[in-house]
Order: sequence, then structure tokens, then C-alpha cells
Amino acid sequence: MGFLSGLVGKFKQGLQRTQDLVLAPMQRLLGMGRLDEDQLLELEDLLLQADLGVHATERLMERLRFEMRRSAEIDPKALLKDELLKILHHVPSRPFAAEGTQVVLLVGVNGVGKTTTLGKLAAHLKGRNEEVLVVAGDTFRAAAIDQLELWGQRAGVEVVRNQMGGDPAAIAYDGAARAQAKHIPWVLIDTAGRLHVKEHLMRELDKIRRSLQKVIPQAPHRVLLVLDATTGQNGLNQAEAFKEAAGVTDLVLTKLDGSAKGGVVVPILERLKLPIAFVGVGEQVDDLIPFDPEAFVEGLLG
Ligand SMILES: Nc1nc2c(ncn2[C@@H]2O[C@H](COP(=O)(O)OP(=O)(O)OP(=O)(O)O)[C@@H](O)[C@H]2O)c(=O)[nH]1
Ligand SMILES: [Mg+2]
Repeated sequence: MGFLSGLVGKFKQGLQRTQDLVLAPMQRLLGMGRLDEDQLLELEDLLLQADLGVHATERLMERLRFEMRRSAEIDPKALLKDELLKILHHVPSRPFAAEGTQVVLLVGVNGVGKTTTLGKLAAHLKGRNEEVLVVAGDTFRAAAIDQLELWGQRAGVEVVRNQMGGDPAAIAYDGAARAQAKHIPWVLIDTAGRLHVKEHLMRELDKIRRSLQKVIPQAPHRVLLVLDATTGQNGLNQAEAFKEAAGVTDLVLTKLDGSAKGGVVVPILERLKLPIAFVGVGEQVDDLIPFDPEAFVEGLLG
């Protein structure tokens, strides 16, 4: 099984709920060649139901109608794939590659999957034979440190922690200093869930940043905003505010498996103009997929 086909399978699995509700009838339509006006309207409706967003849906329908006017023989599925890829490739992604010590901060609102993603990401990097240090920066929620400790054990990585109620900026500083001293390429820092409107909590992120910069001036190298796919486009205003306030560099979309609107990847990427680094498709350690536009589109329409 090739790398890409393995990824496509993972996306298909993650999109199962979307598949059952909207992708199956969509794929049936797309396999029919020329579509009449009723079928075009039905397709448009399904694209919207999959949560691809108004903008992308209009673009896709326009392209389809344009090509149908131009030639008698068309392949609607191939056209849609091509157009979707154009949209997705609009935001270039930066691969997760270690150059010296890279500090990665995970931020987002409560319960979106930050700690779980961090655990999976630690295991993913470890699986590439890259050392990882995990920092329990959520000292606010009871059990958050233990939850992270468990993920650390699962992934086989060291966890740097202090006591509950401790200062997240101080523990972040310790983690970065330790990783640098031991030449560990990855430092993953968990943070407490917060709302962008809570100013003191947003200032806390600033404080973490300043404290990291005392150790490594370029840190944090990545700020991952974790978003819950089941919230769909409703969370976009909030995400945009977060993006500005926390200096977000990449997105992680979790719980794609729990959503019947898996197309939401598209409007999220279009609106926030940030690359999607990873997608979460379950609660297990290997349920984190590096986002790949080709594999995603294949999983969606393939
Ligand atoms: N199905 C599914 N569940 C997920 C995924 N990612 C996280 N979860 C679940 O979502 C719940 C919350 O995950 P956490 O990682 O604790 O979320 P958090 O953002 O760290 O939460 P706070 O620290 O309280 O803000 C847990 O039950 C996870 O197992 C995913 O990709 N798919
Ligand atoms: Mg957490």
C-alpha cells in the first residue's frame, strides 16, 4: 500500500459519517456524466450539506456548468476534484520538520481536543524517530496533567510538569530549556482551554510566548489552533479572533470522524487562510493524519 493510498483510506475512514449522509448520493451523481438541471441543483444542495461552504460550492458549480457548455463529454467528478484542489492548494502548508529545537504550542477553546492531539502528535513524531518533550502547560484543569502523563507514557516520551495551579509560563520555560540542553528536536506544549474573549487568559498565552523567547528567541515556532470539526463553520468567527490574538501558524481539525459535514475543511481553510497541519479522526493514538489535499479530495469524492 503506497503512502498516498494509505492516507486516502484514513481520510475515507474519518469521513465515514459524511459518506453515509451526503457523499454516497453525491458520488452517484458525479458518476453520471452530463447532468440535467435538476441533477445540478441536487448536486449543489449536497455540496452545501457536506459543508463545503457557499463560496467553494459556487465555484464548483460554475466550473461544472462552464465545462458542460464547452464540451459534450465531461467527467463531473474529475472537474470537481480539480477545482477543489485549486482551492486547497491556495494555502501552502509547511511540513513538520525539525531544525534545531522546535517549540510547538497548542491552543484553542475548551474540549476541542488539544491534549489528545498533543499525545497523538508526540507519538507521530516519535514514530519518525524524533525525540519529543511534552510540557504540561495546562495547570488549570484538574486531571489535565495526569491526562497528559498518560499520553506521554503511550507515546514513550518525557513529560515536564509542575504542580496544579503552577505558572504555565514557568513550566514552558523549563521545558524549552531542558529540550535545548538535551538537543531534543520537539517541544510540545499543552495549554488550558480558553475563550479568545477572556483577556487575562489571552495575556497568559503572551506570557508563555515571552518566557519561551528567553530560551529560544524564535519560539514558539508553531502555534497550532485546534478546532473541532463538529462545530463546523459556526466556530469560524471565534477561530479568526484566536488567530489574531495568539499568533496562530497552523490549524488542526479534530473529530472529523464525529462530523457528518466533513467538507468543512474547505471553508475553514479558505476563511482563515492558514494551513491545516493535521486532522484528527478518532480517539486512538494513530488517529491523527497529516493533512494532504490530494488524499483528502480523494477520500471525499474518490
Ligand atoms: N472522535 C474523536 N474524539 C476526539 C478527537 N480528538 C479528541 N477527541 C475527544 O475529545 C475529548 C476532549 O479531548 P481533549 O484532548 O481532552 O480536549 P482539550 O482541548 O485538551 O480539552 P481542555 O483541556 O479541557 O480544554 C476527549 O474525549 C477526546 O478523546 C478526534 O479526532 N475524534
Ligand atoms: Mg486539555
